[in-house]
Amino acid sequence: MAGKILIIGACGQIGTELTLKLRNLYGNQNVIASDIKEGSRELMESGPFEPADANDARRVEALLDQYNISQVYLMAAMLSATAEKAPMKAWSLNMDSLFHILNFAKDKKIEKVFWPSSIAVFGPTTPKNDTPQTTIMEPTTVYGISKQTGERWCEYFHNKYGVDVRSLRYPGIISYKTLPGGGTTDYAIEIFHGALKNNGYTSFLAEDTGLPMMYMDDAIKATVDIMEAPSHKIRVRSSYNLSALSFTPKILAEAIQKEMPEFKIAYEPDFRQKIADSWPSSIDDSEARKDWQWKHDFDLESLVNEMLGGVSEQLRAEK
Ligand code: AKB
Repeated sequence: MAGKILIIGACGQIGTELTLKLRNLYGNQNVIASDIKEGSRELMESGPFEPADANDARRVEALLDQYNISQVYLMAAMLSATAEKAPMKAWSLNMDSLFHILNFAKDKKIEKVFWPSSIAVFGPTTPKNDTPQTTIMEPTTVYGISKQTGERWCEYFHNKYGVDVRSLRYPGIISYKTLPGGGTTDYAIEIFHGALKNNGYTSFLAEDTGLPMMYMDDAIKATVDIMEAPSHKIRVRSSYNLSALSFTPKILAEAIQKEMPEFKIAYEPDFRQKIADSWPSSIDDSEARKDWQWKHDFDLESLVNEMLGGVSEQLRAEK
């Protein structure tokens, strides 16, 4: 690798595990973490960290120069539920930060960009099951509108200026190392904390709300794989559909009950129900599987086992 890697938004749910994985693959000193706030001890102690606001183009440019950065992973974003409470702020964070990076890549300051999109690009008029790569997209959340717009700009910068930008439409990502912040799919993480702390959980989504989901290790594998694939294999320059599992709160609760028969679930849907109802239940990701051989490893049973094991260990360590 010619230059180093900069991860913007490195202390968030996906950023944390992505940074650790990339440090493991490419060497601790070659992967620079940055965020507005500090992250976990493991992240802060394993390699360089630079405080930076994703929207501060001058600060980001200074980091590109200081570290001779050739690849940027732009992970900073305001997620669906939080964004509905501050639409303009969400728009500014999600869009301006992307424009800065695309323009740096256009000016050849960086060679390769990863930018995450989401299943939120789809809306109520999209086919709900096995949602195809190319289909109707009329998102109704500000987060979804920002991701849909970002996809169009990524494709534009690739077609017009040859920018090597790669992107995935992440489903709900399930993990225990760092908590997510303000997503609609977060119930599927909270449920494990509820189960292990209180033997129960009240879901903010209704029992039959099916959504596409994925265990963190698969999401990280997909991110590394798409970035390592030869450029000619990346035929989709907006963003790839990406899928592993689909389940409802009821199905997830039953899978937890197999391991913890005393676990109880209740349902009190709130404003996030409407967001979830506007998204697909399952995704057709055959383009990613065909173009760069994407394949997931974790099924529902292994996801539940990993989460119960990981969260229990964390709770033990906190005592
Ligand atoms: C959210 O719920 O907002 C995110 C997402 C699906 O992009 N997890």
